[in-house]
Formats: sequence, structure tokens, C-alpha cells
Amino acid sequence: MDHPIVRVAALSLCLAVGACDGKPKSDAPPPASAPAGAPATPGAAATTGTLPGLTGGGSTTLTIGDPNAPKGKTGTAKIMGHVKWTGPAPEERAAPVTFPECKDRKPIPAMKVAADGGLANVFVYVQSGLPAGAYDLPPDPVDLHQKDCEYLPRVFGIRAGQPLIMHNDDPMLHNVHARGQGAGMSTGPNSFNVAMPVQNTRLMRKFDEPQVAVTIVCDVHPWMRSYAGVVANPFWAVTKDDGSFAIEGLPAGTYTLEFWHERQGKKTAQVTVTDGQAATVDLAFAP
Ligand SMILES: [Cu+2]
Repeated sequence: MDHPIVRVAALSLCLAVGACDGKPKSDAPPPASAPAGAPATPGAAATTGTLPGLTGGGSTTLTIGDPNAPKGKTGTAKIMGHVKWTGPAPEERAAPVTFPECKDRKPIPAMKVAADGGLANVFVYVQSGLPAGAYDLPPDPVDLHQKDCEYLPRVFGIRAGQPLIMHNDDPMLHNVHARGQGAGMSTGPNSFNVAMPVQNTRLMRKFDEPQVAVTIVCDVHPWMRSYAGVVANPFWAVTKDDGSFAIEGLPAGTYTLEFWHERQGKKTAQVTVTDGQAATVDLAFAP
């Protein structure tokens, strides 16, 4: 069983002896992200804990949620739709001419647009309208990989307080520099900066509070970007390559959805859903 706490313990040892063996773990990594609307795990609405043995910036002690808050409500309603880009086809980024260690890189464009205009990597979530309540954290961590000089995934959702496992799959130094929004971009909430010099090592962190989105950069390779939509409820999705998304398990209600894109900013839409029904919300970003 590959429990986060076990991995943190291994990391502590790793840091204590000053080096890691660099051998790949034989266990399979957990899914890259929890599916939207995944069943909640009882007993995790309020999470308090310490993360031993971790160095660098950011919080090591977290208290997430109100232990006395009612459980967050779920249901059988669904929201689905497509996000499109209506402007001209974006130009591809030029490959870097330096950094020979990154020759295998497959650049991930900021504007990932399908032939019909479908826009990928838009973070969609229920911003408001849910009944008061605290949602249990998903049982699994979220994984962020550094592979062939890119972060994977480019855009992901994570709950405040949910473990983020950062992997360096490359035989070179990367760092994971999370910049929370606000005055102290590199020191405030949701901010940390950890170096990962050794291949096949992992670190764990958590984000402190909901924020869409936290930018993650590598200070060694300036094109490397990932974006974390840090949310307080399980109702989020990232648009697929065709621009489609789906959020399931909602209680009936009227909600404000927010759509966030790294280049195009934010848009909101109102939607009303009823039990057992699917509502469709299509949205376009224009130049
Ligand atoms: Cu890097």
C-alpha cells in the first residue's frame, strides 16, 4: 500500500541521509487526479496534521475546514458542456535552442485548441451556490510529474489540504515553485519552493486555502508551467482536448460556475440543475 504518510517517512529518511537511491519505485502511481464528483470519504471534512521531514517554504501544519461544520451535500445532478476558443488558431511556441538536457521535450502549448475550436486545459468549478457544508477530502493524493522538462498535468484540480505528490522523473534538477496569489506571491498562502535534484524522488506538500489558480514554475527551465485549481469542494473538472467537461454528483440547485484559463482569464456562468438531470453549459473565450 502506497500511503502518503509512508512516502513522507521515506522522504524524511532520504533527507536525513542526504541522498536517495534514485531507483524507481515498483508501485504504480495513483491516479493523476481525483475524478470530479468522486464519492466522499467520511471523516475527512476537517483535516489537521503535520508533514514531518519536509524542508523549504510553505506551511507544514494545516488545519483545513471546520470540524463542527455539517457535511457537504452531494446529489445526482450533472453539469456538462464544451469550452471553445473563437479566435484565430494560436501559433505554436518555438522550441528552445538551449538546455540540451531537454531535447526530448514535447512542448505543451498554453492555447491547446482542437480543429473545431475546443479549448483544452480550462479549469471549471462550482464557485458558489452550494449549501453550507464541508466536503470530505478524496482518499488519494494528486500527482504532479516533472517529465521530459514539462510538468504533467498542465492544469489540475486539488482540494485545499489534499496531499500533492511531486515526482521528478528526469535525470536533472527541477524545482517546484508554487506561487500563491496575493501580496507575498512566493511566501504567502499556497506558496512553496522545493528543489528536486534527484531522479525518481518525490516530495509532498499541501495547499493551504482555495485559490484558482496557483501558478507552478520551474526556475531552471523557464517554460515549465503547471496550474493548480485549489478548491473547497469536489465539483471541478479540466476540459479535455476537445474542450468538453463534466461535473457530476451535485445536489439540485443554482450555481455559479467559474471557467479559468491560463491565458484567457476567468468567465462565469449561472446554471440550475435538478436531481437526476444533466444541464449543459457551453462557453466561448474570444480574443
Ligand atoms: Cu525544470
